Amino acid sequence: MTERQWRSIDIATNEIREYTKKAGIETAWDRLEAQEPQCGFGKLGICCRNCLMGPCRIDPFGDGAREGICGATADTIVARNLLKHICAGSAAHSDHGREVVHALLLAAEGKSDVYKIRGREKLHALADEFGIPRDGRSDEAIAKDLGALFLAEFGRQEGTLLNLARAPEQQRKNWEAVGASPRGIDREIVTALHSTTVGVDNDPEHIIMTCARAALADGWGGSMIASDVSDVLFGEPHPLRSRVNLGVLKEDEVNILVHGHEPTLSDVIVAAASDPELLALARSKGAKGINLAGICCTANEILMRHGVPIAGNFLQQELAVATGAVDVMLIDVQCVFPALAELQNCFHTKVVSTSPKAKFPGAVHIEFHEDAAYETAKEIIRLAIENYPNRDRAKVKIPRVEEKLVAGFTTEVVHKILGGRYRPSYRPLNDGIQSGRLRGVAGVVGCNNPRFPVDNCHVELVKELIRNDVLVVQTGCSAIACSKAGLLTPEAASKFAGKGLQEICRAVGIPPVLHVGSCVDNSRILTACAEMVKEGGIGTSFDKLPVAGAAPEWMSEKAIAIGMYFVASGIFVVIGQPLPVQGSPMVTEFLTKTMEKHFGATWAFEADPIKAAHLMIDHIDLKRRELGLPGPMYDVPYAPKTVDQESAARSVVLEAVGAGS
Ligand code: NFS
Ligand code: SF4
Repeated sequence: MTERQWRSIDIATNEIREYTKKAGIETAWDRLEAQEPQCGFGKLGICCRNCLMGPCRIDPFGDGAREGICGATADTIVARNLLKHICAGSAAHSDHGREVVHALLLAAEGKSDVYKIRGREKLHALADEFGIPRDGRSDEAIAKDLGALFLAEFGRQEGTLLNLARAPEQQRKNWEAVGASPRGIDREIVTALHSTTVGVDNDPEHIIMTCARAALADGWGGSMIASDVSDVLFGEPHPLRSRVNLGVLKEDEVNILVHGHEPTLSDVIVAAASDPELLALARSKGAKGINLAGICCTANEILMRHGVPIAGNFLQQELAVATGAVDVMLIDVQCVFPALAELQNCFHTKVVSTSPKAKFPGAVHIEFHEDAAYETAKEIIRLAIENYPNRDRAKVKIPRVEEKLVAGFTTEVVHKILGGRYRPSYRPLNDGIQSGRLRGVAGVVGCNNPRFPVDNCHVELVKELIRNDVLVVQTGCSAIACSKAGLLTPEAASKFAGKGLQEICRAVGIPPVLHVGSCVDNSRILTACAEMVKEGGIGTSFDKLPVAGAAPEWMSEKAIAIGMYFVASGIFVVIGQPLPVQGSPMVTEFLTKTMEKHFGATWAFEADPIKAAHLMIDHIDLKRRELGLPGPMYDVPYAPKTVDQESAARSVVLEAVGAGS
């Protein structure tokens, strides 16, 4: 892989990547190179290992096998593979949701040494929403009922998910009409997996409908429950300032990185890191303090609620260890490279796995159980402190790169900041859209992928959107990417946003790009859209709204589930590299065109971030016209600024995904 292909707009990433290259320390980019050329059958989605008559693969050129041994066509195989991905992605988010509900029940029953109900307002709002009596009852009693109600959503056998009531009526009718209303969360995943086994569902269109239902069970079920219950348990986020990038690591303090996803772990680590006993121990080892920072989505969880700085996103996990300054990297589940266990041998870092679900050969395993959470957290921090003196000073290379950011926006926060404390409302947002001052709203989310230079697509796409007066909401690694580029500060409005968006940001004091949390918090984007519909004037269901979504550097099965629940909810989604479906023109056509008929939205594949931004803007403009809204208040020249570096980065992206000329 050439330097041109991996070089990022993030200088901290480049600095450590150069160092690892020179030092012969293997990272994802080197392993990608060893994989190249990657399997074309896999990319096109036309290999099947669903039974052991196979594996079978379809010849994409039509000269060889046109069917698997059982007779499955490329269309069936492609659709089935997509459904398996979606099941895995939905399962990941939903299982995370279930863990948080378990922790809520422990808190409610007084069985935890640390979990408490910190989001009282949210608890009461949810109780009212779901008809749980509050009069004369303790928060714990209410939380117990709420926990039981949410837990039952996973195994629900009759009826559909309760959260669907949050969707606009028209939306629910649309789902009903195509049989996509999800029932129990676990049930949808199990039923969908059943249908992918040999000789069950072979109708590709029908399989895609199952994809939609399984994904909706994630977005409106598992993920939404994860976000809501996390707010009850760990407190509702509020806007706060913090810092981001590898420069947040400290040379003279014990550095602990939390990496993974479940706030049940990371939130407790935050509490334990300020334990006086541990701080004294750290000082006795010569460290000035304990410095906690995060990687990936668990970082977003503790950023949103505590302002803990973020060290990096998905592709920076190895680079963080390679700074030589990490004493413990704590991991739980999802998006964790198994390579970390090997990489720690080059440094003094100890990788500590904690989840009973995820073990990593070579890592220290200290199993985390919610009922003894605080003690386990202390044990892990103690290990980091004991490891601090082992740091090899000669190997410590912390890039002096960090950026400021503002995070902590939620559906409720947007309510309050827009309408003011005494009259919370989405009216000003809808007014902004109706007048054309704001063109629309876009969600930009998802991963990094070594097939793209780290962060480039996220940042270019988001810059182009805000330049065109589109307000951007972000989660996950995409939010981290743009915060590293300085887009998540109120000052970014005057630097990068169009005139209309600037006026809104200045009036309300917000950045042009709002950080709404981790990947499960994409569900907040759904509830925010529901609020916009409820406020009125810009459409009666999501497919009428001038909004769009994107995942420019996606790689994970979870990203497919997220994309699918957005599309199935009526929101147009553009992703960087294509879904692995192009071995079936029929399935590709169904996803990128026919879905419109059933759900009011489609997928689009576009690797060039500027073109992707304009697909979204064109969609937003189309929706504006359909609603009879005026055009944008301020003209923005269509052509993006022709900064050489930007266009160079774009051509590299196209090369990297094999779309360049
Ligand atoms: Ni979501 Fe991608 Fe992972 Fe978070 Fe980052 S890689 S799909 S953004 S950390 S889950
Ligand atoms: Fe081959 Fe059919 Fe078995 Fe898949 S399910 S491996 S296509 S025989």
